[in-house]
Amino acid sequence: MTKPFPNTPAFAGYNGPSRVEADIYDLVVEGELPPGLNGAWYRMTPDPQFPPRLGDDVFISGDGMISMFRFEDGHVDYKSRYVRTERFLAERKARRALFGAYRNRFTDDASVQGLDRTVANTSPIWHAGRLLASKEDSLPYEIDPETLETRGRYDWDGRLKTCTVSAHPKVDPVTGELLFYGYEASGDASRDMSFCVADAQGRLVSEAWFEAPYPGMVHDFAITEDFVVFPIFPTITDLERMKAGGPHWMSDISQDAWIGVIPRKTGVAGLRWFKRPGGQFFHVINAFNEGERITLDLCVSEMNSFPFIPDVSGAPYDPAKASAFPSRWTLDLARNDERIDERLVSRVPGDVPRVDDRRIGRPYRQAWMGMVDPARAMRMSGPVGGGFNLVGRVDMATGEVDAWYGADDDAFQEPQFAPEGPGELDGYVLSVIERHARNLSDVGVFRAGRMADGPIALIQLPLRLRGAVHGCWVPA
Ligand code: V55
Ligand code: FE
Repeated sequence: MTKPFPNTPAFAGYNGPSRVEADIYDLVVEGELPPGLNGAWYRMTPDPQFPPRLGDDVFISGDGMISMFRFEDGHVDYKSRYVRTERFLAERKARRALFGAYRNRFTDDASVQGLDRTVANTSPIWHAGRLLASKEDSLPYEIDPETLETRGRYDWDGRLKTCTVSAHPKVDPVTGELLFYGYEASGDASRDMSFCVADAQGRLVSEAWFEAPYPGMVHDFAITEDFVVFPIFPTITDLERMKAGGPHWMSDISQDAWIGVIPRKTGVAGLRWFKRPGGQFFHVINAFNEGERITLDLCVSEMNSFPFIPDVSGAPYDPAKASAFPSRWTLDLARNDERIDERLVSRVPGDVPRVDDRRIGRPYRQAWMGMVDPARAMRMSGPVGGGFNLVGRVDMATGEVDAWYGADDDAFQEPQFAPEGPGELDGYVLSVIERHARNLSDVGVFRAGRMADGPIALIQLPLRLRGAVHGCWVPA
């Protein structure tokens, strides 16, 4: 039998493992679902199959659970399945956890050495009719988009050389190409980075490697019409520390953050670096270029937002310094320097940003994200500790915020924009609303341009949906 999970932040309260693979037909909806909202919303959630091998673990080590809300003519069905990774299957067979600490293979049971450690729990990727479940530490797994069954590890017809693929590839909305990359591309703690392109049909057309200034976490990147942009912040790994059983990551904000820019035409031969002191980051909001001038929008914090990534100085986790703020950075390739011009867009902390997918890499204005009002009640969930107590929109041109608070017992997961019409505000935003008092979840359906009005429809789940990391919308 499976023993109780530990009573620690990654496993207690709303973070309690669910382990439920569900099929729910025609969910209960309060209000009216927009009849034009037709498509599938895929989401990935860490959801540990077994209690941790080492007594405790971090939230983002949980086995990948992929879920789907399928919207059709005013109805919505729900389905969720574990991703059958090599790791999941080995542990299922043993009926217990065999893998140890997050991204530290030196803490694993000897029986699983050489097996793929990934839990594929971070992002669903939709490209060329294929659905992939990815985490940045390995290759993704291909998933059947209807049944959510796992088809196996996906390596682009065996042609990919990089050992890792990030969970934040980008589909160019004009060319249909998938632009993606891996860091620690030749193995743990390597500085190697891969930059790969698959054409609109999903065929790998290029893979080129370059070196990062240090082996840092490169959780997300940006594309523009003419460039790709790699933000490398000082969350740094070290092989000797890992061998000693220590954490994969430590944050060292005394080091510079480096922004690598590669022209899409010339590839890695044209790599150029920009620099600024310290700071931390997880997510790009969007980016675009006007000639040689790149606008890079991203959520930037002072300290690492994850409490489990310690600061090398010993500085304790400080929620204020760990809060990320939507920021607009300008990189000018016409200038012959490494300078970045920085502007704070909004003073409301926010992360897990989403934009209209049709505007990725192109001029845009609107972003939706989870936000925090530090003066109001905060519910504990997800990897960061404090959940988002607002879900809202930021106008990146003016900094205007249009956000909804809900109630003191609510928290929000990553919003998803679903377009209906050509305009940037024409459409809906979906967000899981965690009802902490009832230990259940709803999905709020908002008008994209009227977030502060609250949801126009509430999809009710008879389940608690553990904090998802990322999602994607696939129109019908
Ligand atoms: C993140 C999430 C991860 C991970 C590394 O959101 C970074 C950031 C869910 O897993 O492995
Ligand atoms: Fe992410």
